[in-house]
Amino acid sequence: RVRVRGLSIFRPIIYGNTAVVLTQKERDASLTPDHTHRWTVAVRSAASPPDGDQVGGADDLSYFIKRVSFKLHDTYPNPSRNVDKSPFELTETGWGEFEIQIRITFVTESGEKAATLYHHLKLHPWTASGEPEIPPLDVAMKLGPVHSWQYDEVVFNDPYQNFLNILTSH
Ligand code: SLL
Repeated sequence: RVRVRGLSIFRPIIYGNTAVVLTQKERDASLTPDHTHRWTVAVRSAASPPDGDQVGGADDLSYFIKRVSFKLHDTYPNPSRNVDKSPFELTETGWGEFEIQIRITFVTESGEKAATLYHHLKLHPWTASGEPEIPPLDVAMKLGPVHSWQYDEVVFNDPYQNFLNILTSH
């Protein structure tokens, strides 16, 4: 277990969510008819191509990430959701925005502590005025999917030599 002292290496990621309004048909067929949106929260590679391969491709972060835990609002059953393989994403339905805690556990070889990020789940489109008003669902549906993503860099300082090898061979 040899550390490479003085070296920093980072991996660029994006994290956030997309959301769409459910159709009336989908809501009628649902066990939770009060839910208005379907959303996906994810941690992805910032180096991924738009339609990148999810498994084994540029967006597969499993060479350095072992688990991503998404901690949802307490109104959800089993609010702590673990994703143990790529793609590190979770799809749910709901009616409200809330803060999602995203806990990233790295592969054992890294010797790194878990990292925690926070993302405000965004369901409602931004308005031109910047006012936090929520448009009616039929208006929101016409506006199309909502996207809210942030760029970040996971930095590893003084990485173990074998972990550095893993990082640089991908
Ligand atoms: C709000 N502070 O009041 C937020 C809470 C909670 C969202 C939003 C589904 C829950 C369920 C859901 O969308 N919860 O299915 O019970 O806006």
